[in-house]
Amino acid sequence: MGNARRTLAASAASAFLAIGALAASAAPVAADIGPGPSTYEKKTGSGPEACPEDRYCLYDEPHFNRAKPTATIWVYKGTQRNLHSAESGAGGDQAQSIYNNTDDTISVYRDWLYSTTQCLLLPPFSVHSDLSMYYIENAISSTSTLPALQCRN
Ligand SMILES: [Ca+2]
Repeated sequence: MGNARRTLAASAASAFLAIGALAASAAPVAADIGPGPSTYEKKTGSGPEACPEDRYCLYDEPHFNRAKPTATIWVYKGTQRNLHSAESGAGGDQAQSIYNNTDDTISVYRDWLYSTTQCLLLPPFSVHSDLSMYYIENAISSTSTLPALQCRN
C-alpha cells in the first residue's frame, strides 16, 4: 500500500515535470534573446522600393537592378549562414547592390559561415548601390544580423 502510493506520487511528479518542460519549450524565448527566424524569398524587380519593409535585399545587378528590371532580388530576414544553399534561395555570389530596409545592422561576408576574410557593414536603412566599389560584387556568400558576428574590419 505504502509502495503503491509512493509510485503514484513519483509518476505524478514526473508528469508534472514533463508538462513543465513542454510549457518552457513552447514559450517564445528565442524571439526575445535570439536573432528571430531567418527567411528568404525571391522576386524580380528594380529600385530600393522593391525591397519589402523589415527585409534586406540583394540585387543581381548594380544600382538595384536599374538597367535590368527583370533581374532577381533576393529578399532576406535574419542571419543567412550560406547564401549558396537552397534554404537561402541560392543567392550566393550574385549580388551587385544591397539595400538594408530594416532597423538592424547587417554584416555581409565574402565567404560562407561569416568568414571574416572580407566583411561589409550595412547600418539600418542603408545601401551599397555598387558593390564593385568594394571589390565584393558577385561574391557575397553569407550575412548576419547578430552583433556577435558583426564585421571586425
Ligand atoms: Ca550579379
